[in-house]
Amino acid sequence: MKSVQIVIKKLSFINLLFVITFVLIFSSCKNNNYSTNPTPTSGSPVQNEVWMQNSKFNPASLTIAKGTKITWTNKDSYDHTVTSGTPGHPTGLFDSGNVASGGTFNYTFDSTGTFQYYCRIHADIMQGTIVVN
Ligand SMILES: [Cu+2]
Repeated sequence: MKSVQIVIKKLSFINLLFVITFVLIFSSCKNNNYSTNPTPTSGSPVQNEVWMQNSKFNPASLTIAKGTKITWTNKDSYDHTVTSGTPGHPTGLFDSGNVASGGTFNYTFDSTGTFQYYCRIHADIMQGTIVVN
């Protein structure tokens, strides 16, 4: 009778090991980052910097002093542009051309005003504004 109890205890211990193993496997799967964004980035843009991230300008609107240089950094895995104006109506003030993943574009705002800009590749969803005082 005692040997039966020991066998049962051993079996339940083995079952417990199985359960623990499965929990560990599934929790490690959950921790893996299978995100659709291949360049997950934490943190936030520094002063006078705009991130191009998840097909958005971050921050979308920025107020600066005249003479300030703005740096746009592409945090996505695909190209973006920084083009002055509004979709379909570029002003020609600045146009980065295609900025690849990890790339940057700079522009110094030497006159006051409100400057709208957009990405030519994602024009309908990707627009920003720089207000220069
Ligand atoms: Cu874009």
